[in-house]
Amino acid sequence: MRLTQLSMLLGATLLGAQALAHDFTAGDMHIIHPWSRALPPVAPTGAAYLVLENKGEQTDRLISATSPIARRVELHEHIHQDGLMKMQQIDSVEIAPGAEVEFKPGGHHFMLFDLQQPLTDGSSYPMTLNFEHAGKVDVEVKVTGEPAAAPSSADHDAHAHH
Ligand SMILES: [Cu+2]
Repeated sequence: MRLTQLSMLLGATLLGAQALAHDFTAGDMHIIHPWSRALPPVAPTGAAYLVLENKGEQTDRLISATSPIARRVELHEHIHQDGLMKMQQIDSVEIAPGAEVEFKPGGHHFMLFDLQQPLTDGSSYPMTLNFEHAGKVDVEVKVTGEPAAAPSSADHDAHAHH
């Protein structure tokens, strides 16, 4: 009886932590805290970040992503070239067994083109990730933070040169 109560309590605590952490699981793929930085309403492009954790025993690959709020979503990475930080599109992102791949500002990110709605602080939007093995996974991306000033945003600067 006591054990049952304890495990129920533990279960409730874990559920609470998960709700805070805002994560998603599909097969062996664990998707942690998808988020976007809030942008001024006029911003034509935005970026999304998250952490992918492969809990399985085979390599999986993120192939693409889509979102109803963007006409096109691309996978991007930042590279250093001739002393400059640039970003470029990549075909896929490999997640080795046991590995954790973090998408973050200045690193891998999802680029959302032709935003159909503004990324306002406190809002969220759906995005679908397409994995080679885990398949299609729907996640919710949370928008946080004050709008970044468009001209000083590294993402936007780099995109002006695309
Ligand atoms: Cu980009």
